[in-house]
Amino acid sequence: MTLPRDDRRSFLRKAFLAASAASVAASAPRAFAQMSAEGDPAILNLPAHTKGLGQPVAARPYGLPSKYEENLQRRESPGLTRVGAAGVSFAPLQGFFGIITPSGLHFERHHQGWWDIDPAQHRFMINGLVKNPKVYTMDDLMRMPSVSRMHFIECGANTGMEWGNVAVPTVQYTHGMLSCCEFTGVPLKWLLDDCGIDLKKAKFVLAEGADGSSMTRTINLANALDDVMVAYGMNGEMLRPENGYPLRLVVPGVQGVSWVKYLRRIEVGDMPYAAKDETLHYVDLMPDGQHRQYTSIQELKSVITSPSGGQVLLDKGFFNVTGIAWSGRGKIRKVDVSVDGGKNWRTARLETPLLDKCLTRFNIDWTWDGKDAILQSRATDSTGHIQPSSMDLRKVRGTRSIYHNNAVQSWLVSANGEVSNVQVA
Ligand SMILES: Nc1nc2c(c(=O)[nH]1)N[C@H]1C(S)=C(S)[C@@H](COP(=O)(O)O)O[C@H]1N2
Ligand SMILES: [Mo]
Repeated sequence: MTLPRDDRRSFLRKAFLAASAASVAASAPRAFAQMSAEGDPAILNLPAHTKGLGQPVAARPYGLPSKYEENLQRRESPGLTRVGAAGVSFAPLQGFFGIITPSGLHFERHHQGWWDIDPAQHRFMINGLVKNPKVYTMDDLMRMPSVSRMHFIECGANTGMEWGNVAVPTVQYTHGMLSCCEFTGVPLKWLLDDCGIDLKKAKFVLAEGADGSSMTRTINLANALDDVMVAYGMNGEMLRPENGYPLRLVVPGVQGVSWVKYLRRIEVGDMPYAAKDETLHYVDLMPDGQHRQYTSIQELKSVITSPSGGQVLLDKGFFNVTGIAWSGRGKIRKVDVSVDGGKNWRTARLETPLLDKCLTRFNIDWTWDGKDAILQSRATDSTGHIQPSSMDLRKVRGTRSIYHNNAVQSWLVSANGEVSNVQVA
């Protein structure tokens, strides 16, 4: 919790003082508030906003967060160098509630910078193994039947620094190439049907973006005919330019790189395309020196977002431990939480909705005794997979990968209250 240091949470700190002052049995109801009316000017005196006139409507035709929240921003990692317009900004997971990422705080990954493309000039083409290759305008796409679905998007390189045991300081930098939104668009299957896809020959599709990054990715036909979506909407409005306005591919459960932005073409083919971003990059170097290719699914993963690295607990006592879990293979079934580095586990409360290939929020009570503690979460998904420890993952994958690190994350709470990123044996 960025934490009780900001005003928003100071009520919690007072609650901790109350809890430690009163000698109550462990089973007694917890006292979350301790201030009485006497002596607190913040409740006794009427503030200016109770006595004056507020702002008129439409002072801001497009709403903005409170000025008191301006510290919550996407940030570039100090450890990563920006190359030209290519770069990454990480989402501030530590400050989010629930599962939906606010559009303005969605992480960004641009291989060659972002563009604000005129939708009237944008075209989307389907060609290859189809009877009728077609070019669609945005108007064509937006008058078609549409669907809206909530899904996470995670860059395959998310948590990549942990392979080398580089303990980046905060959850924003360890896990912040992750976002979750409601997307609206046309299922790719309906468009492929519209063009008369040759289902006897077709085995893969290639998705191509309109920016200068030559972003092309091979997608399995099984995915393409299942839940892949050609999307123009995100969280109830048009996509943001940084996230592919006016059109992007949504490939649920698959790593972010396949979610081609500024989508301009789908080619239907009969073999994988071996594009640069699936031969040079986005391959996993295994301990025996071979590369794994086309490892596109984002496997089961979870992380505690509060308390998390860089935060400070000001007092012992009660804390709500909260985090998120997700799986590219389906739904989250269970999340267990340990506060002793994995010796003992308790099952956390999962918040609804529990959706396919979507973030799930979990919460669990914790009373901190003021001693060193190691906080971990470990998810199980609907296929029965259990999230691996970092040591177990290394046994199979070695340490030379960049992508697809889905290991259990450990946060050390030191006796002074500081929370830091550690790896446990
Ligand atoms: N056209 C295009 N599509 C792209 C990229 C890009 O650079 N250009 N980056 C990819 C990568 S590596 C990721 S992780 C996601 C990031 O999506 P976001 O910027 O909306 O978070 O977009 C993917 N699609
Ligand atoms: Mo990515």
